[in-house]
Amino acid sequence: MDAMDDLNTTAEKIKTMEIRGAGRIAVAASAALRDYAMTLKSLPMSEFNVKLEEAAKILVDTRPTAVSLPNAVALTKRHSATNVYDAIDEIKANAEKFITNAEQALGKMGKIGAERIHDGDVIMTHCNSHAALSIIKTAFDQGKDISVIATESRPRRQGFITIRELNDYGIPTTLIVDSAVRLTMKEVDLVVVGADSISINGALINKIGTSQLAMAAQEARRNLIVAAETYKFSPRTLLGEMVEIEDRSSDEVIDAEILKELPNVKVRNPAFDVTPAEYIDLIITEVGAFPPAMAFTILRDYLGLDIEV
Ligand code: RUB
Repeated sequence: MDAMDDLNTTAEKIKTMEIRGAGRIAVAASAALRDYAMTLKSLPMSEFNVKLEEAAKILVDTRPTAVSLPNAVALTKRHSATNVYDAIDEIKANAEKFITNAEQALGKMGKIGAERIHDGDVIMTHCNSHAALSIIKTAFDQGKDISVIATESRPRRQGFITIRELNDYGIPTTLIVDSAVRLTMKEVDLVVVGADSISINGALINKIGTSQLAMAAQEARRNLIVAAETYKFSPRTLLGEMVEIEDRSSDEVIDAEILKELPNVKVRNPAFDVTPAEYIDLIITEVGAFPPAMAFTILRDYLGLDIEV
């Protein structure tokens, strides 16, 4: 296997969701790009930069919605070196910084977000978010008597990963199908979800169905908080761009053989949806808890990406 094979293997794992969740794919992409760059030592500088850009594109093109992916790649690949050895050193340092920050962010969000969870609370969560689970686990570690209602999260059923993780942690958990969200909301004190992207207007882009939780929470006068590292804010939305919603294969929803028998039926499988800012109480980041209206400040002050218009 050559170096490009390794990078392609990571890209394929992200595409097929063997590696999934906005945080995990960002960390995997950063590490893959670093490892690939380290194999390009013998190239002249111009060729090095071309190869690096090609590799970055392969990683970024795997999944379109989680901005953590292009942000991680951009933060990893940027360098100001004039020779390849220095460039590789910078890229290695960038990757190490990104990966360490991402790991530490989970703990920091856990601490900040757990302040919003009280003894006796029932928390609803959706899909499988390491950031959201960090908040829930931290509250539990603090000795708070809490329980969780976890949605199944069709079609890929990431809720099964969540209930296993919560079970193994000892947190009492109830699994519901996605369509039971509104009925169940009256038993809930707080909704905690993760993020694939946060746009400049404070809207949340997360697993399909998140906006249903948000609407049901608002109707029942329950708060929804979002756990999102600063690298999940989308710089390009500052330029008016929309976050692309990934459409995945119909095979995830219905057996291809059955679908063949139904010529008048088509299947849509959008993987994410958009929850407007007005449904969100707070966004918990590793640098603090912000109202969604402060998305611009977070992008400007903490993400620090150069944005080309
Ligand atoms: C996962 C999903 C998660 C966010 C945040 O979608 O929507 O809520 O990515 O996760 P998919 P984390 O399963 O399609 O990748 O907090 O772990 O980054």
